[in-house]
Amino acid sequence: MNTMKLKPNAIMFTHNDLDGIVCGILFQSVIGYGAEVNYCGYYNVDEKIIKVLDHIERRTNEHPQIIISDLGIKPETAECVDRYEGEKILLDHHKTNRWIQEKYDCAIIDEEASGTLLVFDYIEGIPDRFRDFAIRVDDYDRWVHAYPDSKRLKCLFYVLGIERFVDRCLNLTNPIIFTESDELLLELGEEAIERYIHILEKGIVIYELTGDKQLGVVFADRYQSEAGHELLNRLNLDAIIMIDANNRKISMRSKPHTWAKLQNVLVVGDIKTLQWLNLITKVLSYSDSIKTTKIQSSFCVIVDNQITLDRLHKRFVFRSNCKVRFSSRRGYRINSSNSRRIS
Ligand SMILES: [Mn+2]
Repeated sequence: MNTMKLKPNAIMFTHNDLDGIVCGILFQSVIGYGAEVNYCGYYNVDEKIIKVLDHIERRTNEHPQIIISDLGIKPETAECVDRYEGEKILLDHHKTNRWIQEKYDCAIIDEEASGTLLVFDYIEGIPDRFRDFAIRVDDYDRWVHAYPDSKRLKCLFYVLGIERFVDRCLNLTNPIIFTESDELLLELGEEAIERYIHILEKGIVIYELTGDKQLGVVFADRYQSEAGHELLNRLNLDAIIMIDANNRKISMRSKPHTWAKLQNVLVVGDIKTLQWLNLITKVLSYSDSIKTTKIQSSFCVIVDNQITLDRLHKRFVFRSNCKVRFSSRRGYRINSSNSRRIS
């Protein structure tokens, strides 16, 4: 795959996390702050791409370049992108998106690099002064931790939010050098994260699973990466599930490859819609750590029964268009005497 030389009207779709945002920063460092960057989550990326492509087709004869970074897309969306007559490239590193590369020439899925590093490598003209910045973001995103500063960069991103962080990084010669005001913000940010982790430690419920595995379940609506990994270590867990009840999202973190071993563990709730089933299939197919999926309810139970899982899975496949309700909970084995609260 060749590199891409950007034209001024290129359009980027990128993930709304640190890795994705920095893809956008690198992109704008080439063609300017006014360049169109769409920050997306997995829940709306397909919708956004389709809308923009549709608009382009109707409105103009021009075909701006399309760059999709640090995100996967649905098969229907991939079809549309493939049909799009302009130049396009999809740069991602998530294992679950490998199929896109297998099917389409415009996609590069490289698990050995973050989205940011792929953008740095495949987009021409990114100033070399951003190289170390890209390496730090890669270090954080892939949880390598060779550089202590990469964690601080993420903390600063938390404190500043997307727009201020983008402004800051584009305006500095070297975004990995922290200014005096950055240092103060970092101090406040790090304290806030630590306080939050402490609160989670009090609320977490730990389930003992077969094979002496420990699974923590906790309500958490922010700092999921930091809190997740910190709690895995502090409490010596194998995996942790963090439920963001207000945003209806669930995040999972685990020690490397633990999800594969925990295949017969599943988090389900009041299963009423398809989205829950998406969650199920995702839990089943993910074997590594970082995932986020929308859920419909803040209620959570744990299933450790493979037959139930198979049954759920089949229903998903065969009844994907209708509301799904699991009438019986007999298959669910959750034994509250096996759970313990810390504090
Ligand atoms: Mn990423």
